[in-house]
Parts: sequence; structure tokens; C-alpha cells
Amino acid sequence: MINSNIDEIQRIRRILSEKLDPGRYEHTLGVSFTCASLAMAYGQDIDKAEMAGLLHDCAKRYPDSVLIEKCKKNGVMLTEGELNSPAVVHAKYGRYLAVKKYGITDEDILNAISYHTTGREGMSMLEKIVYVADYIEPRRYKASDLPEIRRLAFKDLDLCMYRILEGTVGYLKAKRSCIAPDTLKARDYFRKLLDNRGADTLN
Ligand code: DGI
Ligand code: FE
Ligand code: FE
Repeated sequence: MINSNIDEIQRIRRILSEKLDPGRYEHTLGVSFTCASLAMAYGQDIDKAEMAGLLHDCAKRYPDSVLIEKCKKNGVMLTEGELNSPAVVHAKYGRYLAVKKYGITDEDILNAISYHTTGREGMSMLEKIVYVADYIEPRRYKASDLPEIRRLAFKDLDLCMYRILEGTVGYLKAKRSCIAPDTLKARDYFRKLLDNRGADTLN
């Protein structure tokens, strides 16, 4: 049987291919397919994962300052912590665009978009899948530990979340960037979860 969501996914893909620059669109497709793969590995809804991945960076075509203005204009609330970490604002405006422009109503998909940059405490499977896929998709090359993180993604999603969050916090500290409260809370949440599980989080 053909995937019943295919029309919708193709429609949104066409719009995004016009709106996003080619590199960002390529990343978007990589995240979308990686989300689908992770959904297969963890027995989650493949269509939803593909859709969330497709839309996660739909707002990433404006500079952060413009995004903050757009949030203000459209009543998208930003916390003080988010305003101090402008890199996270595209996720909040992305959620707004997903509703207003792409007609998404599924709360889990919307949360996956909204928290794809910071993570948060008590993340759903879909939220974790999008967060991890954003980091490991095939075109990503930044982090030196990517091969290991990629393997971990398909073996132990919570440990993978913790490793990415811990790396991001370290990276932001080294850059002396402001760290959004959700990022820190997410890191602590997964740390606790793993401590309770008795997992070896250090390597
Ligand atoms: O949009 P992408 O580039 O695909 O990926 P992303 O949405 O995860 O954004 C990554 C950037 O966001 C990266 O430069 C690190 C930054 N970031 C993540 N969490 C925080 C953050 N920046 C600040 N200032 N504070 C955070 O908590
Ligand atoms: Fe992003
Ligand atoms: Fe992304």
C-alpha cells in the first residue's frame, strides 16, 4: 500500500524546496529520512516522524533578529532565556509556521519542531527522534564524535540524547554563549534518567 500521507509530504517538500536555500533543504530531507529510519528502529509512526523532520527547520530562512520581530508580531511568546539564546528562536517560530502555513495540528509534531534545538524534560519519542536526527543526518559533519553518536542513535536513544546535550552544553560554554534553560534542564533530565538506569554515561 502506498503511504497515505505521500501527497501532503510531497506538497510540503515542494514549498520548502522553494523557500529554503539548497543546503538547508538538503539538510531538511536528510533529517526527514533519518527521522523515518529512527521511527522504524523504535516502532514509532513513520509518517509523523518524516513530517516532523521535514518541517523542523521551516523557519530557518530568516536572520535571528527578524525571527524575534516576527514572533512579537504574531504573538509567539518567547521567554527571557530564549531571547538570550537567539539560535533557538527558529524552533519556536517554526512551530507557529507549521500551524499557520502548513496546516499541522498534531501536537506531538508541533512539540517536536518547537523543542528540536534545545530538547526539554520528559521528551516524547517523536521529540527525541527529531532532536537526534537533526544531529546525525548524513550531511552533518561538524562533531568529531559523529560516527559513535550515529551508532548510539539506533542502539540507545536516551543515552544518545544525553551525549548530544552534554556535547552541546560544553560547546556553548566554550563559546561563552548563553544556554537556554530548556537545554540545561534537558541535559539534567537525561543524566538523571541514565543514573537511575545505571547506564555508563561517560563513554
Ligand atoms: O537548525 P540546525 O542548524 O539544523 O540545528 P539546531 O536547531 O539544533 O541549531 C543548532 C545551533 O543552536 C547550534 O549552533 C547550537 C545552538 N544552540 C542549541 N542550544 C542552544 C543553542 N544556542 C544557544 N545560545 N543556547 C542554547 O541553549
Ligand atoms: Fe534547527
Ligand atoms: Fe536542523
